[in-house]
Amino acid sequence: MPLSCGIVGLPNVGKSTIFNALTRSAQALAANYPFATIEPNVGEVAVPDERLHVLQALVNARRVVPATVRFVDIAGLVRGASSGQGLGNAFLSHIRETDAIAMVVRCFEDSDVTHVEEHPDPARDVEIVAIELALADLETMRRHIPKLEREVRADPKLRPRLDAAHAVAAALEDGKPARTFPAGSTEAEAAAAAFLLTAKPLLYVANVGETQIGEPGPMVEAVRDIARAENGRVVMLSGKVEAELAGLSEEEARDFRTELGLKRSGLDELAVAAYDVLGLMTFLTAGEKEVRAWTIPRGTKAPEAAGRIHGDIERGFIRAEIVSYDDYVAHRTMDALRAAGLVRSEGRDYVMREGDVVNFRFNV
Ligand SMILES: Nc1nc2c(ncn2[C@@H]2O[C@H](COP(=O)(O)OP(=O)(O)OP(=O)(O)O)[C@@H](O)[C@H]2O)c(=O)[nH]1
Ligand SMILES: [Mg+2]
Repeated sequence: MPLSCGIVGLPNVGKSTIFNALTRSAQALAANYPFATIEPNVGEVAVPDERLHVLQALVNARRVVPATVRFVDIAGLVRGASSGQGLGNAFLSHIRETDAIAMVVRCFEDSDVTHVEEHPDPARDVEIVAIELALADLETMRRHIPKLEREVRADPKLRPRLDAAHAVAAALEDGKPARTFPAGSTEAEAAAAAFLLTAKPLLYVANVGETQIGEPGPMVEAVRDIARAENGRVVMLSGKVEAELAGLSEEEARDFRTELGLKRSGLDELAVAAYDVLGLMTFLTAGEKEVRAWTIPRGTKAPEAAGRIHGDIERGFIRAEIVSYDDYVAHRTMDALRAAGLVRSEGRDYVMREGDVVNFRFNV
């Protein structure tokens, strides 16, 4: 299953508009009233990757199969969502299942589109959402801790887990998201074990007006400031423009983007950023049948990477023949690559690198 990214934010900030554009589908209902999205909407999005087409031309492959990220569009949340306001709880259970969160922040002015707090104010709007997520997590920890206490009574060796859970709860009470604990710490592990929302990687999407694409303005700056303080990422796009672009042919879209002064598709940028905050990387396979991108977490070793393709390849793993993408493009054929000594033979302990073009050798 591909990794997934939940789209969250206040009502009417453009989540469904962006989701619709992303999935080029009319599944999600974009409408000018709060809670247009009642059921979660799930869409799978290709991660654009130029390398696939370059390799396709080199090996004459019949098709290209890109990596994908799954997006889940969720109903907007309001103040008090964590205690059941609006569609609170329903919304929260849907993002519990996702691997990362994209928070859409409204940075467009439009008096025709109602804002639940009267006017967009990115700093305040982000805070409302962040607080609701933290409160929901605090509630989760309050239910989780008594369970841990029982476990510690049965097995005192589990004490550190309980201590970590208390530390996480204390941080949440201070309004600190669980992701502020360093990766690998007992606190981070406790947060992940409880499926905390604020433990998930977060990415901000500044949804700007059609006219603001060239000059983002103070609202986008405010989102950037927040992200900077957290070492986070911001993708700036206009949901409305992206939705229009999504309905055009590739050629028309290119012309329209040039007209708008958009260098690349905001949606492509979002898919790439989501892939990135999820801590993922890509390795490639290139054959006549297909050129394909495979998704693995950074740090994955060769046999496990092979397992993404097929369990049998992982079980029968002998070695991986690897060429870096850049070498492939420079030398163009496997024969030339072999002659130049650029085909590496790697074993079980090899840690995969971004852009490795791989051929796995395995026993059946
Ligand atoms: N002017 C302008 N309007 C936008 C933009 N993006 C979205 N809208 C409008 O804002 C309204 C709400 O958009 P949705 O995408 O349904 O918002 P949502 O965040 O999914 O809302 P809920 O599902 O109710 O939480 C619609 O009327 C959109 O057309 C934008 O970039 N500019
Ligand atoms: Mg919606």
